Amino acid sequence: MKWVFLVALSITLCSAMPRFPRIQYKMPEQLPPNYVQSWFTSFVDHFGSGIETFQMRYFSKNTYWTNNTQAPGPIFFYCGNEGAIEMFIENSGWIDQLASQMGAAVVYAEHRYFGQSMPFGNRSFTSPQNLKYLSPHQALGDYAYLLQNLKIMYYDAPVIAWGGSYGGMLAAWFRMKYPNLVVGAIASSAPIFHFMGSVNPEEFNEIVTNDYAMVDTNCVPYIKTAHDILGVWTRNSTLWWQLQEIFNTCTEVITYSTASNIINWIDNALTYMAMTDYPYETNFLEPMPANPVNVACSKFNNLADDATDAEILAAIRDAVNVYYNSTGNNTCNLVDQQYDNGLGDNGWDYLSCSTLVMPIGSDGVHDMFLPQPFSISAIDSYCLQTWGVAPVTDYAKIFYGSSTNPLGPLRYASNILFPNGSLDPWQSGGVLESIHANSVIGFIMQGAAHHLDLRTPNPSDPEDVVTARNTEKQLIKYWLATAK
Ligand SMILES: *[C@@H]1O[C@H](CO)[C@@H](O)[C@H](O)[C@H]1NC(C)=O
Ligand SMILES: *[C@@H]1O[C@H](CO)[C@@H](O)[C@H](O)[C@H]1NC(C)=O
Ligand SMILES: *[C@@H]1O[C@H](CO)[C@@H](O)[C@H](O)[C@H]1NC(C)=O
Ligand SMILES: *[C@@H]1O[C@H](CO)[C@@H](O)[C@H](O)[C@H]1NC(C)=O
Ligand SMILES: *[C@@H]1O[C@H](CO)[C@@H](O)[C@H](O)[C@H]1NC(C)=O
Ligand SMILES: CC(=O)N[C@H]1CO[C@H](CO)[C@@H](O)[C@@H]1O
Repeated sequence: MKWVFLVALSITLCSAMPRFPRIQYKMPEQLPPNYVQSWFTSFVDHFGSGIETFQMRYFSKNTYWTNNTQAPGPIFFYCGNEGAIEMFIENSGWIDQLASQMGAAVVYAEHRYFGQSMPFGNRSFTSPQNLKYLSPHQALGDYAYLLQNLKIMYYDAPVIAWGGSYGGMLAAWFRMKYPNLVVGAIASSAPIFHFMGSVNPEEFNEIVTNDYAMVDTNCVPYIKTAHDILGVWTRNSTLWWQLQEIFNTCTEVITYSTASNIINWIDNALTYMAMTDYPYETNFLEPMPANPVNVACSKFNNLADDATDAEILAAIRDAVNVYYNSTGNNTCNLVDQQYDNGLGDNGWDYLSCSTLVMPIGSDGVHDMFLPQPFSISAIDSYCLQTWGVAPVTDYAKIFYGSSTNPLGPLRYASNILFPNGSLDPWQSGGVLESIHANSVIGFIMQGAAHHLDLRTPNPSDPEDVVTARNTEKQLIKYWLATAK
């Protein structure tokens, strides 16, 4: 009996908060023109004596490239992150534009175990034995071998690494570990310090909360009240039928698990809207209006001072439906199925259980969520049950440098730019200050969400994002000039 209780408790803790919220892109129907798909034979294990290989996928575009043996144009190399690589090509239009201005070749490499780059085909996820080659250092090994090979065709052209989010972490780490191959890196919204010992796990949710607080002073108090009500209602089974009615759930609310999933479903949407609070309409897994956080907060405007609990819950339902149901097509709410969809969820789950444990929690005081402290033991038991692995919490610190003195390790780095969005919760683990002028530079883009700078320039972009893109261009020119 006691054992059953413990298991139930740990599952609740783990599923209650997305452990590493990320943008869930959807597969584009069509790529921007002239991206050609190719395959590269890479080693499954770059650090052992094995000779086993697999086919990794990449896309390249040569139409802008200055094809000159003496002064070849640079290579813009995007370090693929957690998903099929087409999704990042589609959502990084700025890289393509800048390549056209600078005569650069563009290469997008797909991260192993994502998209079609599967080291063991459809058996890649079937055993811990096959999964153990899924790690940032093995992925960087793929990128290094691929680049070494491509450089022959491009007359040893200088390389700029690019990436957003986890891709930005890879771009920064790629420059740190392989300065022989990479001249500089643009690491956009890259939370390279979001690890145990160097981040306050609650800061992420404080930033999410601030994004809502900035819109309207009533917004956060209502969201907080809605959480308090839900905290009570989900634990009182006589109220579940009412939850089912208000939230129009696809499954009946007859278990505590479904009832509490309503809270997860809400928090998931609140977090993603903050991360992708872009100033124009977007279309990731679901289409969203411009400035979704503002639209969500507006749903509380019509509440009377004496609004009932049920009315407040209906308002928060409408607020999160800005994320889930902006088409208006949903007939019911899939509160039990928030994490399926998105290609590559398995690979991401494994990474966040092994080398990339990024702590996130909430205290319910400085943020608008229910208190849910980060718990490494809950993660441990989830990861052991799900993947048969124990998290390596010191990985980033040991491999790349990530410490309580976060600026420490970067003293030894050079030529990395870290743009951060002021609205992006991931700035909690980002590099927000410059370490050396023109060399290791961090800054905040006011009014920008998660790696907005990488997206195709848009007339609604905040001024800081326009400035950031200019800085990227000038720095790349400077790095290329000084690399000669
Ligand atoms: C560069 O030009 C040479 C000679 O015209 C051609 O053979 C080669 O394919 C070109 N390379 C690329 C990457 O376009
Ligand atoms: C993997 O693919 C092969 C060949 O297409 C198929 O025969 C096999 O059943 C698949 N295995 C799994 C575990 O899906
Ligand atoms: C559960 O809710 C019902 C209906 O509002 C209420 O009468 C009852 O006291 C609540 N039970 C608990 C344990 O709070
Ligand atoms: C989705 O939006 C439409 C239009 O506003 C609404 O009629 C429908 O009830 C919503 N679906 C759910 C599940 O809330
Ligand atoms: C949603 O409904 C609109 C028309 O109301 C339709 O054009 C669109 O294809 C629908 N979207 C989905 C994802 O079903
Ligand atoms: C160089 C720079 O822009 N630094 C800013 C980075 O972001 C922090 C937090 O918003 C600011 O305090 C810094 O001034």
